[in-house]
Amino acid sequence: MTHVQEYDAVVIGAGFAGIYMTHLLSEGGYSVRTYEAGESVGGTWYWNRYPGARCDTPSEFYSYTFSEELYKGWTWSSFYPKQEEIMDYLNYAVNKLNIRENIHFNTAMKSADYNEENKRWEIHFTDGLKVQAKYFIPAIGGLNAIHTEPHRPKIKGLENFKGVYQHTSRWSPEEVNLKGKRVGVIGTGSTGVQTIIEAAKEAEHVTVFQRTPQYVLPVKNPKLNSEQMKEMHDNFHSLDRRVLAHPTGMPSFPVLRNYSALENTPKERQQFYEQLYEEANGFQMIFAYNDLMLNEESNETLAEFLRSKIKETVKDPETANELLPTYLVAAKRPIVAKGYFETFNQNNVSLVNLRKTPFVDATEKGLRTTETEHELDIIIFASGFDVGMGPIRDSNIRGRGGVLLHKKWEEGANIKTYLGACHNEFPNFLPIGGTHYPLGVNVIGPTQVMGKWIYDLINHFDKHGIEEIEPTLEAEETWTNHVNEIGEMSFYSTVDSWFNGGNIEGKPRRILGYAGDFLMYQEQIEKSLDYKAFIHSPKLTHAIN
Ligand code: NA7
Repeated sequence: MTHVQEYDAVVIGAGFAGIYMTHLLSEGGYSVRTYEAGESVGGTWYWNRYPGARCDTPSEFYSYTFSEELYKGWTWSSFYPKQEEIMDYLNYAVNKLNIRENIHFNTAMKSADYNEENKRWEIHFTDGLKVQAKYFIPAIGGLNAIHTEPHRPKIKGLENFKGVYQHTSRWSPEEVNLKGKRVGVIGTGSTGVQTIIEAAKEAEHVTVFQRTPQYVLPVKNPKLNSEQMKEMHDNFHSLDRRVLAHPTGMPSFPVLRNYSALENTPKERQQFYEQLYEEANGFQMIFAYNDLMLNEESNETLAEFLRSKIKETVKDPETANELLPTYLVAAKRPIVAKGYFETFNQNNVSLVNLRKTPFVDATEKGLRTTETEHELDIIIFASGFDVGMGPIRDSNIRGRGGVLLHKKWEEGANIKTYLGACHNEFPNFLPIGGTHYPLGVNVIGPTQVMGKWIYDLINHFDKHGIEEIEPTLEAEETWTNHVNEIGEMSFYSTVDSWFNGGNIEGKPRRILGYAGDFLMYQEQIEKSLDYKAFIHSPKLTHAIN
């Protein structure tokens, strides 16, 4: 009989969340093994190696803040880090935390089953490996195209295309060189916009296939000098407090005018928006006034300003017109980039409005729309993700009585979680960083809050000899209803996007993340600390420490 290796905990994925969980558990004395499908740590930043990939959260806050030594031992080169630099950072973190040995690379999860008799998870991998663990902690993220197929528009006859096509989340820089090529980019989200800017620099021609126009917030990306870096390090003592006290976990973007945009005259607003546009400080524009994300009329003042900038920047009025968004600013994930609209003034960039001229099919030479055939050497799918459901569907996670998580979600016509971190009928299954995590918040904040929450939960139940951590059905329903109600009230429900499943044809529309801000989220977490939401919690008699 082959021996099946058993651990206290198995973590899936070695991105920010997986690394943090591995660190907490191994430091806490648990045996923990982490399985990563890639050949390196990095998670999202390992897979998304497309040209121009860069983070739009300032590096000061796109760092772990749980360890002073870790924080102060790293120097970022610029305000917004590039993909390669984040990979270097995460490699540094893994070495510094001494957990590299816990991570098993090139190993993708295939399925996981809960065995009710021995109360262990059995996790299967695509290479045939099988392990057992008491706690099963997927840290695979919501925007994941590794445990599922990347989302691509269904284009008839794609197999006939003689050129190269790749999805940005499976990009392999070694195989694709855009220089001098005719490149088609499908999608104009954060990824598409970054890719288009880079492609426009070296491709012979870039054809942008746009379904929905986007607002793009301007940004400069200054290098960080040693003085600035020292200041960041010196401010470490207040860092956590500042991050936790900010609605998006990014304290460098304060609300600048703590009143409604409508309280200023149009002239005052215009001057203020002009000044902020010139300063080009990324997300800062959506914190110009305190009600831009709350009041449609206020939001429309910023929307109109940003539309006017597109018209001012793009010389060809017809192209400018096609690039104008009509929905509320930041109702879709806001995009931050430098020089996007300017690319449309280059002779080698053209725009196709897929709403007017949709795809007909792919041919040997390129992509055919109802208007014409676009000849291409490379097709780049920057078409996003089947967020939430995609990675779960293909992970085949079976709880009590063999119930499949995604089937349960499909049959119930709803995705249900308790705090995004546990599920009724799935004991000791503690995913981090996926469905029902906060939207519009710097992901590092909730990752650390929930990582610690999961660790404390395990530790606490362990100390009290309670073998199964499982939320009640009622707790799951209450949390899910809360997520849905807030989602419905928020701007995120007003336009199709991955926030609500509307980015994918036929996908049921339901909010996939927590639309309250980071402060509201923390309040909910705080409330959960009596652990009353768990089936076995009545046995707890000790005070929570
Ligand atoms: P996004 O933001 O979901 O963007 C995907 C883009 O692809 C977006 O422009 C979509 O248009 C477009 N898309 C998706 N499906 C189709 C079809 N069927 N036809 C044409 N165009 C399509 O994903 P990203 O990778 O850019 O960004 C993901 C996150 O990474 C981002 O939120 C940041 O957190 C970083 P649509 O707007 O849906 O009409």
